[in-house]
Amino acid sequence: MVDLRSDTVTKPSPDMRRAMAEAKVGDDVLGDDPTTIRLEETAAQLLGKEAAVFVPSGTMANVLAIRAQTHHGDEVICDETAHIFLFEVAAHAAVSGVQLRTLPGERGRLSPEQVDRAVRPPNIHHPVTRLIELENTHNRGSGSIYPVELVAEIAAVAKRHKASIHIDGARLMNACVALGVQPAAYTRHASSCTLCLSKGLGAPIGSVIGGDRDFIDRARRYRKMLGGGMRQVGIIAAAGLYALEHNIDRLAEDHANAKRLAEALAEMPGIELDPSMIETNLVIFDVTRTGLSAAQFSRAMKDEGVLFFATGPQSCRMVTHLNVSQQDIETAIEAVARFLRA
Ligand code: TLP
Repeated sequence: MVDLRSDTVTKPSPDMRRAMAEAKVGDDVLGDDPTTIRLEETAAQLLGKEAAVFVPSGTMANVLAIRAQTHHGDEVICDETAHIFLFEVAAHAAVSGVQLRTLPGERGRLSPEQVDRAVRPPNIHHPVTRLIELENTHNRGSGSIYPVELVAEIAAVAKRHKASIHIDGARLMNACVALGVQPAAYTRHASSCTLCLSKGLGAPIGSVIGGDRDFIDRARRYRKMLGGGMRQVGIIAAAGLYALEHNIDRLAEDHANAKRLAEALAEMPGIELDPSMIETNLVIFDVTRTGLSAAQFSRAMKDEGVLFFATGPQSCRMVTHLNVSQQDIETAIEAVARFLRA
């Protein structure tokens, strides 16, 4: 099976497992797990922030970041296909009591003008627009990257309206590797930023949130409140440290594989896809002209040894990652071509 369902399916390598087995541990709720402390310091430095906190998942990272920066009744602006809106079980309404205001971005990317128009002017009838959420790279935008300058412009609009920027950086390092920039190029414009260790970076579990120390202290309290305080979690933090030390630069291989995959798919009858749009490791394409629904197409391809998800009635997503080799990509391409020919 070539597993292109998600970069969340990556498995820890033998070396990563060794690092986990040998990790020094303490009680992280009591603040003395040395490996977690090292991971948080390393992540804070990478993100160019004062502090960071390790959390179990990307979803919890977004939940805590929003909880720790908003009041009940506030509004948070995001793209209409943002992960926080589509796939986080309405956590931000349930946990933070905020209203998400969704805007139609361009492949997930908002424009400064859109944000400017959407922020609520002070009025007794209005919620306070507290946060602008930017997802970088953008999942439903097929891994689209926010240009650094665009983030700077949106941040300038936000600042004018006394709002802050939160970056869902589940795949931030994909953007940074693709553009050849450091995370701080983005995070200097944001009061908070998440980073997933368990997607392209290949750790089995975990995300981090970066921000200033007061914010991180508040996020840590909310993590405890929601049951996310973990004890000898150094065995997991060790995998995250290993991921940050070894698996960032190699994301370029995933991007090259995604490009090759997209170029080959675009040539196939019935598949619609513009390969020049593929900037990182997510390849979303339309299957309408195959005469099959996306669900039928992905089910049929499972029997041919290629796993991927339908992301809509007519669209499918294939994701490249560190457990998919160049050869696997060729195998997947051949299998899809064979199936469509038949
Ligand atoms: N995305 C997963 C699914 O939930 C859809 C995937 O397969 O792509 N932010 C972004 C942009 C994400 O894509 C995801 C996961 C998350 C946050 C949540 O991360 P986890 O799964 O660790 O809670």
